[in-house]
Amino acid sequence: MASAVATADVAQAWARVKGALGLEEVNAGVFDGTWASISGREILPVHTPIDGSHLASVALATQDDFERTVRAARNAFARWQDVPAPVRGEIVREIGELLREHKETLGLLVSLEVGKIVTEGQGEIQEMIDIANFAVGLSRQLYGLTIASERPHHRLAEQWHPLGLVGVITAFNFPAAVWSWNALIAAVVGDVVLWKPSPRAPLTAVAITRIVNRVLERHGLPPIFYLLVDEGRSIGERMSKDRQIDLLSFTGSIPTGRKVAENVGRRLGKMLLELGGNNAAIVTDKADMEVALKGVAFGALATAGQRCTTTRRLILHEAIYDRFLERLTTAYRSVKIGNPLEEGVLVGPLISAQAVENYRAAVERAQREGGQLLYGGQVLALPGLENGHYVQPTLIEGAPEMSILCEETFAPILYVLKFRTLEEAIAIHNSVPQGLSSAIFTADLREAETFLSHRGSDCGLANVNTSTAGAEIGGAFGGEKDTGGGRESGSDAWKAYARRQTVTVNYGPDLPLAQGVRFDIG
Ligand code: UN1
Repeated sequence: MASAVATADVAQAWARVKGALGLEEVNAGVFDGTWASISGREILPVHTPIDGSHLASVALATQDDFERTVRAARNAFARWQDVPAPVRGEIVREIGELLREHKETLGLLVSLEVGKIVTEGQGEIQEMIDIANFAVGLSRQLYGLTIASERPHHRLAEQWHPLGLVGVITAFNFPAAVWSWNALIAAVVGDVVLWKPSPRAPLTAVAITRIVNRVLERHGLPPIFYLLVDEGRSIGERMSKDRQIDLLSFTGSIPTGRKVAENVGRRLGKMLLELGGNNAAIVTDKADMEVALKGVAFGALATAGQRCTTTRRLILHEAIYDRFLERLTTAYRSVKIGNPLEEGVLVGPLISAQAVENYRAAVERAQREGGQLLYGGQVLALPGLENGHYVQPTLIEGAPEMSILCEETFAPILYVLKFRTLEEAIAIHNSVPQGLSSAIFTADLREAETFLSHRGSDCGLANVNTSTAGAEIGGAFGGEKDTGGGRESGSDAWKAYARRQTVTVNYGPDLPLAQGVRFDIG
């Protein structure tokens, strides 16, 4: 799937990306229909977590930009909602094609900006292409129901209208895909989108915003994808408080999500929250060991443990406990950590020095709470990459009562727990506040189905014999409890971006009332 990248040299890779995507030394981070001038603006320098080198800078948005951009977006909505949905789908189809054309360089930009290994950076753009394909099909399938009316000569139906302006706040870890889950679905539904990306990945946002709006321009339509890059919280906060944002889709931490929810809730607005995960994999004594090993390793190590879907807890049956851990430790030992552009590397850097500090603090606290360090635990200074943010993937033997097990640390730390009965495993599994993804590895039908039953996993995503991470776009993505309850991406998640209207039509000569109510006048 991933095309080979010619060079693992950061400067060379950046030169290639910069040229191919038309990025500059300083890029405007405000798109209100046109790209705002950079002069007089605060500048955000972007450093790659690979070796700390400076890639480029982005000129930041201010509060003043907000009103103007929202006004432009709402004007665009006035036109876009009139474009028939299948025609909107055609536009999204062309967007998908453009993304395909730029897949390699966009994917490489993701790798440079957030430190993903090449295949994962490429995979992220593939995820955008996949959701574009899904959205194209959806543009002809925005179905409403027809409902049997209790009254003669009446038609009862349900239809879905465009919602308006969708605000999308994304995190650094999926700086491209998560925007597209929201934006491309919203687009076929008839909405326009205002994006506030993570300040850790603004170049990806700038490059994507340029590419996707090109298609609208080609069709003589106003842009529908708007962008405001800021460093702190002010634009995001504004989005959460402003009634002009008809839906706010927020991906990020639980504490920030809580604030967003308070602000949106106060104005009785719509929101879609995709907050932290604290995902566990249960491996039973009936599991196919090879499949389980691969699934756990991918879940715990992919994106250096910085996915919402990362496996953070491993719940092992006592009969296979030692054997599985031995194999897993051997696998951990062989995993290549380093420059994510280099072939064969599986674990790249963490996003920032702060993330390394959080890792260090978590390893320390876990041990203070009684956890046994089984493998890793060290911050790494790799030759030539001393200014990057590398850590050793870590295995810590834990006990269910450790309070750190209830928290999500965005780092490759896997806590290992032992169980005897499946009931006990499921209780441990469900004992955390978050509820995003989950997995069981077993070849036993009863165990698998119990895990999937209402008494099993309490998460939004439940997997059998595959990793907690790496969901396909076709399903609805999101989680329960403190994860926030939102659903994005596939299935019928599109309904969150639409306004539902229940329609009653009386085509008869009388006015029969529902529930048999009589109201005779004259
Ligand atoms: C996220 O971490 O916010 O399921 C999204 C996965 C990816 C998406 C993760 N497809 O791991």
